[in-house]
Amino acid sequence: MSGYTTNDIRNIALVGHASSGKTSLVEALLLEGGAIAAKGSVAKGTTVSDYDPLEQKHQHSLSASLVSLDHAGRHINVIDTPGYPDFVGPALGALAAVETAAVVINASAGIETMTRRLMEWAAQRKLCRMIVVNKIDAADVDLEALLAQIQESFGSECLAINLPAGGGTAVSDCFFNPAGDSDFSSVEAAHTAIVDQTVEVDEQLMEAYLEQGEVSPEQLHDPFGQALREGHLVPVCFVSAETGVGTRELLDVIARLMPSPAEGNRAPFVKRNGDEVEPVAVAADPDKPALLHVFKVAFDPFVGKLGVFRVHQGSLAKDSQLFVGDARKGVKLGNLFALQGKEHVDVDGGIPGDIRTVAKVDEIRYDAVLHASHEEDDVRLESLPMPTPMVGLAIKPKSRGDEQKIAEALQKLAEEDPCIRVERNPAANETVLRGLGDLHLRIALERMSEQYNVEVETSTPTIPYQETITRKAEGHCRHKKQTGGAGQFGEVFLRVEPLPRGSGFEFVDKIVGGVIPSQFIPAVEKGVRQVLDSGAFAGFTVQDVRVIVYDGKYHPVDSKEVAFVTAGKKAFIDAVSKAKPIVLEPFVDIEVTAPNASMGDIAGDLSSRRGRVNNTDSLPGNMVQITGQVPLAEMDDYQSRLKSITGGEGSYTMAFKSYEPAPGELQQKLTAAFKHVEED
Ligand SMILES: Nc1nc2c(ncn2[C@@H]2O[C@H](COP(=O)(O)OP(=O)(O)OP(=O)(O)O)[C@@H](O)[C@H]2O)c(=O)[nH]1
Ligand SMILES: [Mg+2]
Repeated sequence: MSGYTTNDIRNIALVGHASSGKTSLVEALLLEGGAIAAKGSVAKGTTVSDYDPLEQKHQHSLSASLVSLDHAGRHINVIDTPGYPDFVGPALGALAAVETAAVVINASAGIETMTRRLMEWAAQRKLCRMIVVNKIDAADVDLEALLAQIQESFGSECLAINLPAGGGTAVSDCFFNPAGDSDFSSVEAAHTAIVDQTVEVDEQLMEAYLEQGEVSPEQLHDPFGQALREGHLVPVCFVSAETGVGTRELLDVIARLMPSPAEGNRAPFVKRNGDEVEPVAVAADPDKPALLHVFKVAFDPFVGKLGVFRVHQGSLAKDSQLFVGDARKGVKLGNLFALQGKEHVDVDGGIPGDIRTVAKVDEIRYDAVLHASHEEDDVRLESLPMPTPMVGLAIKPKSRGDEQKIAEALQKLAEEDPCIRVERNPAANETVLRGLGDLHLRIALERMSEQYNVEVETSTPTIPYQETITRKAEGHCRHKKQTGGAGQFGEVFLRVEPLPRGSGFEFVDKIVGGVIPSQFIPAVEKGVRQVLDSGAFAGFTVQDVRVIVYDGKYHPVDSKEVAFVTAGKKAFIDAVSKAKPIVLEPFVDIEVTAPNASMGDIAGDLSSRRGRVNNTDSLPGNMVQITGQVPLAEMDDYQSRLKSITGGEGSYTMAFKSYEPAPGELQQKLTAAFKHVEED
């Protein structure tokens, strides 16, 4: 559809638990909208949105994928997202690009873990939400009970906007033209429930309704939109992606009732003003300066780096010059296109609400804001808190000389998925790939091998313990060396102070009267920083310390940089040793999904790993979800242990929680082995 305006656009993310049928539903919607002539299937690897060879191999979506279709005069952009918890990063990223989250529920499985999480995340993002109950054709479904369960779990504002009829072979509209039969409840009752809920947001309309007993669909339009935006109404639709039942009705609801980019809640752009973070007003106005947000980065084997972004404000033309974040130099957005799965469709520009892609702009990063003027330099989109990946593998090349290729492949993986991280652990000389779960890492390794053609060896990474101090102390070093000719001389007095957890490192220069000349201060800092990386007493990075250099001495001939580096380093080690140093160990939040029967064993096993269980939640299908905290150091063999406890039916993810002091015995073990490397 060309010549559409912002008011005609609908942006929808399909989110929900794995295998609820999102990718299949995209096919059904594309067929209904006339964008494809025949439906592809996940099993055959022929869908538009799962085009990545690894998605086809695993029959699960692994990244967010975009399609558009036209229906009832609307241009609808649909983002298909992965449902596996390991791939939640791309799903959360997609929420930043839409007004509406359609949470898809598998009618056979009922409400699942990711259903709950995504309902919650979409609400946090202040998106309009709708629930799509899919697979209504399946043999074993009780849709009436499921609707009741949805209302019980997510509130009475979840109301059926259509109802299954003819034993799941049709759906009856309960909103626009409420007439017809239904398999349970009644079309009239469902209609009344929606009208009742809608008029609650508009007092005048409520009065008119109470007096006259009815209101017209036109009168309902605005309050309906308001109820959606306020989360006061969550429409529930019934579909079968398999048979196509309910797909036209679903498109009708999206086209006629869900908000356009001009009507939906605004994406929460913010800007720093001194110490405050202030909201930035963004309007879906084509005449204002352009403001775009990158919600996906991908590396196309043929085209190279792709940046996929949503236009939030202003217009875009081919070759527009924009700034990325706070960069001073602009970038040119050369060829712009719209994505239809893997197809690139050339377009001339974009208007507010459009989702566009640009190739080969290296400066573009996930979550970057692109803008037209330097006034918007530090504008960013308030992000949903992403889980921090903690399941790790140390990576080494299989063949020598592959280091560079591997580093590039790892960087691409990390750029594509906000929940993949690559860390250098200098103390252990390791490169560590981190993800949210074993599946996440396994697929990352498959991608390295199959897409980037590099083979790696993996091993269990060293635990990233940290060192810190618990009280103030002073340190001193007088470094003096006389070797034949010119000597070395530098003397440093410094103080260390503990900082709050997570604040890192501060270096303060309090030298007065030039007792250490200012050109040597960076050398002192350099010495201190060497210890920060390699450890002061146990061989781990030192964190949350302020270092104040306050006195010293120099020698006009013998003082040189190297002398002050050594003096800074030794004075710092001296100070740390007197500051009651401790080792901190990382704790992770863990979430285990397993059969009910294994619950006791799992909890027992976690506590034997010095862990604690916070919560257990029962899930459909006799499954249970256990959440808690454990020290990362105890989790090495967890995958295989869980497999044996649950007979292969358990799965888990973990994300960083906090650093906590390691218990005494572990402290001793970790510090006993450590020796400083003397290099002078
Ligand atoms: N009976 C029936 N099966 C369906 C329906 N929709 C999808 N399926 C099947 O359910 C399985 C999972 O479908 P997908 O479309 O891959 O599910 P998904 O939500 O995209 O899964 P992830 O990408 O892992 O999040 C496939 O085998 C589909 O054929 C439906 O309406 N009815
Ligand atoms: Mg999928």
